[in-house]
Amino acid sequence: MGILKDTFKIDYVKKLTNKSGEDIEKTSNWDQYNALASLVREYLTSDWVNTNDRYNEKKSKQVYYFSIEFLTGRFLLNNLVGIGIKNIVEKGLKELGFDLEEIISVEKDQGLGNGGLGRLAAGFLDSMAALSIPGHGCGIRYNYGLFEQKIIDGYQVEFPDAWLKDRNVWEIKKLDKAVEVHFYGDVRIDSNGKYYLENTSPVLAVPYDTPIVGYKNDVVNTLRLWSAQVINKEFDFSKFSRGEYMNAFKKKYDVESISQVLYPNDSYDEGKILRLKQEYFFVSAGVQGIIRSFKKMGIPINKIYDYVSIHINDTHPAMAIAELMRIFIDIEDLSWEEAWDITLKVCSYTNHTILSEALECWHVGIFKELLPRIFMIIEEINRRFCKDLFDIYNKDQNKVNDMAIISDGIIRMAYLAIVGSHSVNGVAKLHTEILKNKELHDFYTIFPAKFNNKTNGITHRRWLLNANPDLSNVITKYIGDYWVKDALNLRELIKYIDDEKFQDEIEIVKQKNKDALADYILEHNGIKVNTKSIFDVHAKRLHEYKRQTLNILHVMFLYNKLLKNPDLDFVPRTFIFAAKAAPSYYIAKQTIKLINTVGDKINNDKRIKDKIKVVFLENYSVSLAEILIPATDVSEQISTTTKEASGTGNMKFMMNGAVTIATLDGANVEIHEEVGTDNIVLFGLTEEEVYELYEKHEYNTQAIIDEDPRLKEVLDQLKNGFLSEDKELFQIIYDSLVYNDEYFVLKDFDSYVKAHERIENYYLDRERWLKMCIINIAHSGVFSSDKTILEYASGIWEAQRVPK
Ligand code: 9GP
Repeated sequence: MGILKDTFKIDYVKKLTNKSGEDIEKTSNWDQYNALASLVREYLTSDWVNTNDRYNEKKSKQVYYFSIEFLTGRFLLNNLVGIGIKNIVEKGLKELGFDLEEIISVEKDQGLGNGGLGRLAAGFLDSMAALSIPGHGCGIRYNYGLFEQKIIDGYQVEFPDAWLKDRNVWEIKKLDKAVEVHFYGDVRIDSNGKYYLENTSPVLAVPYDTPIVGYKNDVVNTLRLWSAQVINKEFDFSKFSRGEYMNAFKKKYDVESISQVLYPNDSYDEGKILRLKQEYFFVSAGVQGIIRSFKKMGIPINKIYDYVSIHINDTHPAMAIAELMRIFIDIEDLSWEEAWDITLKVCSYTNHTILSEALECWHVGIFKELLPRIFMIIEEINRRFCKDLFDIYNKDQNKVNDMAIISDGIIRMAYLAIVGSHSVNGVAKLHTEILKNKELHDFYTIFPAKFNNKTNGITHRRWLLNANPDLSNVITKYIGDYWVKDALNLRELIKYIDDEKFQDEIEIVKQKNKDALADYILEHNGIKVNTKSIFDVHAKRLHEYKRQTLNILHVMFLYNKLLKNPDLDFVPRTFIFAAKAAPSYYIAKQTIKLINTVGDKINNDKRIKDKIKVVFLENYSVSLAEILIPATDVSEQISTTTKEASGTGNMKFMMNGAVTIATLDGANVEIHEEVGTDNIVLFGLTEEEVYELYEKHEYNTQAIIDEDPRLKEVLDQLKNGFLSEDKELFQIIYDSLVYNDEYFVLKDFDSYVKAHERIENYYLDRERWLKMCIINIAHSGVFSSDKTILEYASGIWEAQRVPK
């Protein structure tokens, strides 16, 4: 949209005064943010309405991306850039005496996700809007997002993330579009074989819509998040009158608890009934809403697959398959066969992990009681599937049991998602191959055509254009701004790889970002870091497979080396960690304590003359990542090979010119293919070696320790009082490494040390380093989520672009 600066200023002053009830000079930062965000939302509303009208008029196929997490972060900057008024607004605000950057920083992150899964979903929404693809999100409007992490005495302590406290300016409550979701109850069949679900406990699902703004294309799609409310009677007045206050409100609290809190776990929370309620709640509400708006078009329901795609992001929304079947059969009176045919065509599923603890299973008992009709439908899907298996596998009952959706009293949601979808995709080439050849091999054998790969991506608009404006300006200065529309154009930068001026400018930008991060660290951690040191960053969820432990053991080794020889010629390093651990994941939380304990010791040891600093940044979030990533020299992507399905942090760092130290895991494999061996620092076991170790059961940690005195020393230091008077403090980490090194930390230690030595040498050769940075930026365009989304649209959803 176009707007004149003076018009904006008039609009803004009016809005600010109206909203705050104050003279603009007396307004708070929050008032200023509230007014600006409200105004931007108003500005974009006509595009939002027009986009929906256009989709309706053209009867365009709509994609609904169902996800239990959407980790969107802040909206304001993205929206200003998306509608093309950032510069005008910035100047206008300046003339009024306000600073846009300051106002932007007031917005609370919408942190409705744990990590990669939720962030991917948010990035996909951004790309669908930017590409004019009619694609919308469907999820839960949690009152509390991912917990706020504070580090107290080195330990992680969790606090509620009350992100809605100051109200959410972006969303619109759509009460007229509320639907009822039914839990519990009895299933009755009438004489015609029609099913009725009766005596249920209904819950009202109320949608809140948030605009998802495209990039200068007048497209605004929708993220619809559902909130749970009681139907009719808010509380029991008679109980209240009798003084039974808690009882009077019990029902209200029970119902509202469904959308109260995001589960703070990046894998599955076993058996939690509230989680199952959350899943059915948003799935049922979303599917009902879709069917309702589809029916308004007056097209027969059995043609819905030409107009609607439902994407199942990980297994959490897998019940969409059964919910569609319920509606088609019980309400629309279709036959089972017809309903199944349509459901398959509508649904597609992405698998995001091979970690067994993350593959959802539900006990039949719990499930059947909470969702009796849905259970019956899954049972029937399973019966029919098992019958087919029985024929395919010549009556081999063991094989049938292995692959059954319901077996031994357990419902396996991944199997339901595979059987009930026309497409099953992995999120990086290696991951998809592992699914096909190992983890889901039996399913691949039966349904080879369903399986495909869609390597993840990131939105270059948020992660480069907006998070790193100085780098963006340098890039645009050299190659023009075509890269913003199509990130593959970043390749053009290769032409300037030997251009010293360009190299200088890249270096200057990185230094500026490092200086800004150093200020942040000083303010938040009280640690003064050397801004000329290598900024080595390990930022992601804390999990044993992501191997923050390997990193910190290496830091301890470097420290020991310096203690033995303080005058060693050593490239100074700042090791920065940022990670949240699931509150119930004890060893992960002890790892945070370990990192902080090592940090305290090293940071205060004068003998090593500030050559190493260790920083743990608390409360890792999207907005912190936006500060951290542009300032990074070395990106730590060191998961145990085969365990990280893709990773997307790896892509964000490379796009901002960091050099990756990596195992050949997840999308690191494809980053390696893109940049070549000279521009990534690889180490560690290969896929084949990992599987061989698992299969042979011959992994001998003691032999590795005996042969490596460096490793022996750091392991001993975990429990000999070197780090803490409490020698038991890190016993669990010691034991997990020495007696149960499931993630091959010890096995990969030596090659990790050597990889870091290579990094040091490359960094010392300034020109070589800068060329590596440039190559990484230039080749990062293939990891734009725009490319990924175009592949989903053509290869899975058959959705077209619908530009204005
Ligand atoms: O662990 C994967 C991560 O590798 C991937 O990048 C992300 C998005 O595809 O999904 C993560 N998986 C989960 O969070 C749970 O399945």
